[in-house]
Amino acid sequence: MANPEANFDGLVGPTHNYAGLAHGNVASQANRRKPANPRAAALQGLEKMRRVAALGIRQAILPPPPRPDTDWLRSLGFTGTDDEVLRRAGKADPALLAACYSASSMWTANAGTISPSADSGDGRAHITPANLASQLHRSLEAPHTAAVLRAVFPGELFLHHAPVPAGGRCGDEGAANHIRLAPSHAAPGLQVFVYGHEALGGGKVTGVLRKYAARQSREASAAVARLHALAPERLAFTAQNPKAIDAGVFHNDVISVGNEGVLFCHEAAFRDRAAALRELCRKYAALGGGPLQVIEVKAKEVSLAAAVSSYLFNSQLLSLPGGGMLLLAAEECGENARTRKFLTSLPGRGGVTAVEFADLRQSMRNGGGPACLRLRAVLTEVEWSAVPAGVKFGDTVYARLKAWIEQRYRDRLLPSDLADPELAEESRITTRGIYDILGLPKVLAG
Ligand code: SUG
Repeated sequence: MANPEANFDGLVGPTHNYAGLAHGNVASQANRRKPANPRAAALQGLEKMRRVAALGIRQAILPPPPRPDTDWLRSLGFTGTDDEVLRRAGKADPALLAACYSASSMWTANAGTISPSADSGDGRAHITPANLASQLHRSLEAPHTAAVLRAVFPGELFLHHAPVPAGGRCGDEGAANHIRLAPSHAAPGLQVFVYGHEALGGGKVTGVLRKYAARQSREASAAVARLHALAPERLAFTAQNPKAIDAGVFHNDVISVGNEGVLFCHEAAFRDRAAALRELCRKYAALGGGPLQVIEVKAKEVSLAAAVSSYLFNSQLLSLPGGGMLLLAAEECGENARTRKFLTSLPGRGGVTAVEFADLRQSMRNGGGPACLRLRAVLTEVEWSAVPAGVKFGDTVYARLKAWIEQRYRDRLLPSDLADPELAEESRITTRGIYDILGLPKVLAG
């Protein structure tokens, strides 16, 4: 049987820029106000999709939302024509203008959480869009993402839930804090929800955070697990290590990744490390497919700082159709002496058979690596057939998107350019063209 896992990558939108909006995200802060190249960003992402598809792995594309989001600015009290609304918002606070122009939906690991039908009590695939409440610019994404997910996963086979209510710091950042481990993708799996803080109990955190706030709440993770009708014995809630969050691990997928029976993580990933790994190994073994293979990297091999700057653990770990697993890492991992050395020794360990690198520099400068750019969905043949053909990656869609990006995307964008009144119309036209190429309803393109 073909690998039932599909990767849904976010196509980078035409307004990709470095506005330094993401708190706790070291790269986003460090590259603030530097020039971005939206054209290169979109082409780099597209190239990654092409490589994954060429491996014989199901690949699909999620479109960027229409930007700027002037409705959002209007809800904040800005009035007038679109031009006036944008100008007034920029004058009141450039961060508001940057937020309404943000292309952050490209990191579809944060679009939502998808539980395969094999895991859910009612035999349906469950989908919950993330509320992304912890960052203002990302909180705009949820309504549009929910509509796109409904269009991409239509019909009775899929059960769509509303984003979890976000009040009281109940942030949910989707699959970036969710690991599914299973003897094979198609078999029932263990779903691991990794959280950064507990919203109840007076906003109590899971450990002492000195620098940054955690984004994922235990309460939101628990709500998603309940909504998805997951069996308690195939469920784990694991706390992130506050030290890692303070070092820039704003999502768990910056410090660990799982695929089928393999967990690849840094020793600093989880609070209560030993107990957490014991629980995962025990619950995984109960699935009956043998022991969990844990590839745990020690700080003396790769420091926490090197893990964060290289995004080693944000690699995609992909089951190859002919057997074995490929670790698709960001090129930065090949440039850091420690991570390069570690990766040379990786093939042959825990089922990982090959390592390759992808150039995703434009996204990486905003803190998004290979795994951030994709939302995983394990789908049966029938479920995959229900996904509209237009969003499935293939030679034609690749060629059409590439040509459109080359024709329409700017090769230089600064946060100060967001004040350019022409950018809004330019971005809308470009985005409508993308929906047209993907065959998605025009109404979603704004
Ligand atoms: O939420 N960066 C994103 C990066 C998300 C990466 N996703 C995963 N780890 N799954 C974030 O921090 C930067 C936007 C800016 O600064 O303009 C940003 O939103």
